[in-house]
Amino acid sequence: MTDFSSHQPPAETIAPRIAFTGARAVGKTSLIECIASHTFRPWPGTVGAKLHSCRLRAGEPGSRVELVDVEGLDHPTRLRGYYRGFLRGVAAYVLVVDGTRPETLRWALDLDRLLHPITPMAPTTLLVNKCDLGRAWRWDDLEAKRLMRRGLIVRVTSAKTGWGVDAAIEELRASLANPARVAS
Ligand SMILES: Nc1nc2c(ncn2[C@@H]2O[C@H](COP(=O)(O)OP(=O)(O)OP(=O)(O)O)[C@@H](O)[C@H]2O)c(=O)[nH]1
Ligand SMILES: [Mg+2]
Repeated sequence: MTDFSSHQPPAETIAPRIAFTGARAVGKTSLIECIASHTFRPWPGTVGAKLHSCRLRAGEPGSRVELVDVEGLDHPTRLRGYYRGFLRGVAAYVLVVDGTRPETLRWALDLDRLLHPITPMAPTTLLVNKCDLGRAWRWDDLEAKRLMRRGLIVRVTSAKTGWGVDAAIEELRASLANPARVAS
């Protein structure tokens, strides 16, 4: 009898794809560059989407992920068709909010409502980014508790200092082993 066990693709080739979404200028590209290369510098606004393949530093040594950097949009009517294209094959997604601009949370939640039915089993983490901007910080912890009761994982990050970034992405990657999400 043929032994197919030797035909399994090496775990190395199965890199989960994680999409970063959110309003314009919340820090999606900066977070991805922080994860992929630990650098922080000004990036041009993203046009369309860009795929980054990288190894994570936290968690299982050398685990690989593909990070999809999606252009922030500010026109909801374009969203559905736009994101459908980019989210094909996505295993998990990140909703990014700018903690100095609370209005970007509404945008992230609109996206979540749109994306959740398309990828119902995809674990989701909401990152409240730019926590290094202490005096401009406007994030309300009560809001985080409310969102977490709805089943969203909420983590505070800074793409500039790296605070919370590696841990949040490793937590999301690890949750792919157990993707059931609490209904929102
Ligand atoms: N202080 C601080 N600035 C940040 C942080 N993350 C991003 N920025 C700045 O915020 C601005 C937007 O960052 P981007 O990473 O380009 O944001 P984006 O969400 O990819 O933007 P689009 O591609 O236009 O949708 C830039 O000026 C970044 O330098 C952060 O954690 N702290
Ligand atoms: Mg960008």
